Amino acid sequence: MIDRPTRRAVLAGAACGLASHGIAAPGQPFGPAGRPSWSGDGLQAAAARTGLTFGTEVPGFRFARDPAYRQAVAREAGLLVCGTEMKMEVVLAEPGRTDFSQGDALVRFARGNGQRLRGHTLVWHEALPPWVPPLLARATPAQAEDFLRRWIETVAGRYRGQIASWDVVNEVLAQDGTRPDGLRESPWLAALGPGYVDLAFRILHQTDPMAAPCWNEDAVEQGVPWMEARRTRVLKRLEGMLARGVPIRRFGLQSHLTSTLPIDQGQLRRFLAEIGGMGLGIEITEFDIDDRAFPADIAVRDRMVADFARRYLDVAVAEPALLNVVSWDIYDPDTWLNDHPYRKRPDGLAQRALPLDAQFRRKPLWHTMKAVFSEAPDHAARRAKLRG
Ligand code: 9MR
Repeated sequence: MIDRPTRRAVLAGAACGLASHGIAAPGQPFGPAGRPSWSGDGLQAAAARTGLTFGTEVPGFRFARDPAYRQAVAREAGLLVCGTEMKMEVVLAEPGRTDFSQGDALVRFARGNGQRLRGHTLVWHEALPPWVPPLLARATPAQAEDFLRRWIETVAGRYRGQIASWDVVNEVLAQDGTRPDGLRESPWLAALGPGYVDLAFRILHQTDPMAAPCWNEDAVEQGVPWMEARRTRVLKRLEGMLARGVPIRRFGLQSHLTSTLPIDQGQLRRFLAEIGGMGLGIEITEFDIDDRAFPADIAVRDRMVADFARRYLDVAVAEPALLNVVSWDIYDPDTWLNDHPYRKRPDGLAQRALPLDAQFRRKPLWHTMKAVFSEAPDHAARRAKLRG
């Protein structure tokens, strides 16, 4: 019979694995910063006019195998973010080993192309390798804190100086707010208590003081009462974090917009203004449009997607604290919406959620985003200050 490892041994082993890969010196393995790769007629060039940055999520499998895809993200984007390659599920897939190969590849590419990077994501209730939830469940609070610290030091330490903003926590709010503090049940909450959110921000700030620490949240964008209630909870928690001296600098609205719900421009404008008024930067971090409610016809659907996006983006770009607009991939065939049980279109057609089509052609959504960026009020000075 094989002895079960003790809790202490498992934690020590995991921690050793983390520690043995150490903290890379800033800039070391990633090469010199290159000249900007984006074209003068692309989305980033239009966004940059008012101090905004346009970026995209990049899935590692597509990036690795498709040169046309790499050209498209080099041409259109001034910022890149890994879809999964900096998450614990990839970096710590097995205990005692770290895998940075895919994250490193994207960092090298972005650096060579003069693009910024976001880091996504340090603390999430999903994307944990299967060995971690049981480990957290067995850990004492002190052991769980040690594990969290070593994890953040390992991944954020490796990319120290390379990442403009890190999603320190992701989707921490419960859908309905049953707990008074509004937090969702998660392995982190169970192991560390509600202080885990503040703690993660402090650790990231100590590890990479150059990266802006960001709270990334979903379902806070649209005009329905339950999302308005979540917006209220976000504002309350942000005020509390600032009062406690937590080193948060940005709030991220994922912006997975759905055509099944309305957009209330007034509510959105007020929400963004409140966050900006606290001195925080704002990012749109995972923009796409779930087109389920729109008809099958492609020309009609593309138009409706573009018009829907415009109602949202017009308000967002008018807010001086908005810094980045990042789409969750740029190229329709790879959208996560086609894989999600509740997001799939009932007619079985593929979603047309993103700016480029399967041939990398610019769609009506692309043209609308370009127009929104081109017509946006110029908040370049305020944005430069917030980037710090
Ligand atoms: O798009 C991502 C998908 O490829 C991953 O398998 C999944 C789990 O790591 O995460 C997806 O991205 C999610 C993001 O990290 C957080 N917000 C929701 C995104 C879509 O599910």
